[in-house]
Amino acid sequence: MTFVFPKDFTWGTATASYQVEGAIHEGGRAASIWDTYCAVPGNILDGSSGEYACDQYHRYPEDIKLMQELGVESYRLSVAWPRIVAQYDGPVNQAGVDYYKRVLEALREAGIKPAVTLYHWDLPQYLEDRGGWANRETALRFADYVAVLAHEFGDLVDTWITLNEPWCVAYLGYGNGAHAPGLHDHAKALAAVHHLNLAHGLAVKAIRAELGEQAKVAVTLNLAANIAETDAPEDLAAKRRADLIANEVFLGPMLDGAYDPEIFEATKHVTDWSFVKDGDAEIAHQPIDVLGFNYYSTNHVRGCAAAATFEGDRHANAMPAQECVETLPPAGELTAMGWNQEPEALTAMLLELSERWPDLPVMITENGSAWEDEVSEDSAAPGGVIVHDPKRVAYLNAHVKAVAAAIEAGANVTGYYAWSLLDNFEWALGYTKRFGIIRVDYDTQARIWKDSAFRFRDIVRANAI
Ligand code: GBH
Repeated sequence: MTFVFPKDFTWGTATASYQVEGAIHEGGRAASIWDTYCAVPGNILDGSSGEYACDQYHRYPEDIKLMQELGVESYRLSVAWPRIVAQYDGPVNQAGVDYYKRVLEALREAGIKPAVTLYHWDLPQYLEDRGGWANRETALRFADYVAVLAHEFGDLVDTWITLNEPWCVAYLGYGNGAHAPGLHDHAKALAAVHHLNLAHGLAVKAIRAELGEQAKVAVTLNLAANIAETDAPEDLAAKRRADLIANEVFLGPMLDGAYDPEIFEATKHVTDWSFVKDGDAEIAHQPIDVLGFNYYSTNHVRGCAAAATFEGDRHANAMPAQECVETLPPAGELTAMGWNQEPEALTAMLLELSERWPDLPVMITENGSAWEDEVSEDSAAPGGVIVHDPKRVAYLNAHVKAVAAAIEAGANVTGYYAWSLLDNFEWALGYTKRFGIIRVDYDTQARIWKDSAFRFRDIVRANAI
């Protein structure tokens, strides 16, 4: 059975500045926390960094051509804050503004709508030096930076996405140190949570102040798909606790205007939340047009009665107040990230979101998978190789079908962005994991279509699965 997507459904591909741009010393860019973090031996699995990445800084015309060939209607890219404001309290860096203007204009010429993420983790190091997201000032500086973008790029951007995955920013950056800036401090992680909520609200206000109500504004969350392993009360309580600290800490302030009081109770041994000031709730709670949702996998959880966490627990120590949340080892065929595949959970979550906020459309701003691709030499092929990636094709099919099932059952889903257009710098895992539908040869920077790119092109062309 073929499912045809709504006429105005948006198909796109996604990337992020630090993961693809390279050129970290060009255009007057300041250092970001990821430059600093990558320089510490042991932080990145292969000792690499985003110094060269996919060189999209120079190769964006070629990458835009690839997107035209794929037939996608939108490109989700991010702006590197350290390119735009290169000094603390300093002036706007014109070279940085000019660079993104060129990219956005090239996208317009190609007929591809930019969905621009304003923060995808590359905080200027000079702000981390003042406390980073644990310091309220970072939210205020974010608003200043966003005002510059709204002013400069107002007529070039289709969708403004304030933040990418504040969960990762707060809990991996400040909780377990798996991401930059590499801190292990749950109190700071919760302060970061709050300041990110504030930054989101301030950014929406800055965009509206410049562009008014017609600007299309979103935020992207990696809502955790926590599944209670049984209906036993302690397992349901574990799911509730994981949902609260992973998801509700953002959904509450951003979409409902308040933190669930249970959050304060659950974390009172960690912090007194005195960083929440009068008026913050109103600031964080700004009307938005779309909710961005990044979905990859699920977490099966059990309560305290169960045994200790398995080795390599993905959540170990990232979030506070998880003492009675045991994450079970992932089951079934795992991706190269060690993540399980459970597309039905995507359908279920989309339906839940639409039930809870019926007037808020949801866009899948990232979905994809990493695998060992099958590369064989073929001198006649472009790039000299042929790449087969049957598992990525299967994952793509299954998850696009899951989105279709949600729409069919009444969910309000308006777009799907494949993560990623290209293989790229996979954060702490460096270049060891490939998520691209297009392969990057990091020696030559050749772009080579994988089977999944052809498959995605067919889905996009048909607007159907
Ligand atoms: C996204 O993060 C990012 O937005 C993107 O930049 C990245 O390249 C892509 O996904 C692929 O990883 O193991 O402790 O992180 C996804 C982040 C992945 C966060 C699953 C939660 C489980 C817990 N999410 N993860 S942990």
